[in-house]
Amino acid sequence: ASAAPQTSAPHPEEHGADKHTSALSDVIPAPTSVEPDRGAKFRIKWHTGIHAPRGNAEANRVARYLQQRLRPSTRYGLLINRGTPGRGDIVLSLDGSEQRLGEAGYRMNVDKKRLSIRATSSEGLFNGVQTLRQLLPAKAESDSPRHGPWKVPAGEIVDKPRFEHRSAMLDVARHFFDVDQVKRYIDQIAQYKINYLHLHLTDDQGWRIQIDGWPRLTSHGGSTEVGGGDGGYYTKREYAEIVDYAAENNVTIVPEIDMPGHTNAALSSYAELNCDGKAPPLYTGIEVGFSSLCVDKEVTYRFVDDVIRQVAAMTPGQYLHIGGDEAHSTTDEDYRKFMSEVLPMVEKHGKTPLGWHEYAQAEPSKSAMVQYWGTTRSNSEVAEAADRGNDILLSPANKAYVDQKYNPDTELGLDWAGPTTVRQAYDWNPGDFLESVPDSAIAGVEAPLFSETVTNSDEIEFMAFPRMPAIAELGWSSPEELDWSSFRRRLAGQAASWQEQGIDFYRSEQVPWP
Ligand code: TNX
Repeated sequence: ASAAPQTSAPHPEEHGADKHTSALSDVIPAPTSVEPDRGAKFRIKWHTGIHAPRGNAEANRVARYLQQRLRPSTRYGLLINRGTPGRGDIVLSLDGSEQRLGEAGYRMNVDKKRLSIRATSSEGLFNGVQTLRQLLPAKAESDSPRHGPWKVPAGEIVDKPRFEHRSAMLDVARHFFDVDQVKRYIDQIAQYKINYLHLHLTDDQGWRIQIDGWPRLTSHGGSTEVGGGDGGYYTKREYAEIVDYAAENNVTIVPEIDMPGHTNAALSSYAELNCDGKAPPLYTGIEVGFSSLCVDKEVTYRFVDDVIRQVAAMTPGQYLHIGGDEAHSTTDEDYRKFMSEVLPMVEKHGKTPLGWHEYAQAEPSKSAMVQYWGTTRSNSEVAEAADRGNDILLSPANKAYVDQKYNPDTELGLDWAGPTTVRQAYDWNPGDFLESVPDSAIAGVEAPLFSETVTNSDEIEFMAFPRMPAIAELGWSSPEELDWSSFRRRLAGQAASWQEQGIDFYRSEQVPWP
């Protein structure tokens, strides 16, 4: 519940040294260019308005988003105006002549009189607003009233992403996370300009999305999780709520239905999906590779087509992830046969296939995206896929998997690809990581969070902070800006904001926390 906005009179403010205000360059991901100015800072005051372009619904949504973000802590009204921008306003504007910023870039100019964010689209405005949030004192992130001053350092930032695809993944199958927990993670990734959330919706331990005509997938297949807890699933309505919330945060949901392996929950729900016609029991352990859909049965494809059709219909985004990893109980021949049936289904239902890199052996059409999760810097099947024209999404497990322990003593986390320190997560360049895969074939990066050991939001945050922001920077910032000593300092600068937001982060000794 936010306090009533104050629009009519100033209230007392803290005075004295504002040593907690940040420098213009204290931003994650590092912006493309930052030019601080010696001039006086901009200051949000009780009369500050947010100016948004008339007649553009999406830009006005970004203005409202900024207003909602800052009202609880500042208690200012931050009224939206569409006439002539006033002195002291925050001005959001769309400027078609700023083509070199692309869709996602923005230009921010800050001086005493005005803070302006210009972009070619509302996406760029949204990204500029995330930068603004980081430049304000951390207490601006509080959900209860705080005292200013609310200053932003003067100067200019021109910023645009290196890669279009900047993703996080949350495994809601091993442990189920409800709608509010997913929304909370969306809030967290959006601050770092991550624009995709890949939801790992199905696995051996649970089926988490309602599919009409196959009710046991959720009533039975969704009824447990790793360790034997209650599990859960999203109704179509709840899933739509996640998709909509993500969209408000410039995040596109990429649903994953993992096939043909990682399917015990489905096989346990419907006996006819098994080659021997017998339903196995539900599974609550953490082994992988023991389940497979029955490649030779006709019902398998009726099932898969139903699922893909319905999931595609729930997905405004372009991509539908079909898993394809660790199918150790499917022969190579069956695997290729399965994929050759299923890949066209994804396209038939209007989506672009995305899959873990094993599916490259099935030679998906060149529009498909291939997600690399290996730990080595060379993989011939991925290199060949890139050669054929497939875009490659990078989430090398020893760098980008935020489910790995930070060090051997970390209680949470797996360690098959780790342990992975913050520095290890940060110290690589996606453009030259994979041998024989050129920078131009890289769509972007992802930070996957598999949830065998992770059971609630605190634990999600402990694993993701600060490694998720590290991967976010690799996805956004240009290679010249990637610098560990700068990054660790900027990470330290985020701690106060995380505390305001109640984010439970890992206090890595590699970072000079305040
Ligand atoms: C490998 S990565 C898996 C998942 C596990 C994960 C744990 C991938 C495509 N498959 O099934 O949850 O390791 O780190």
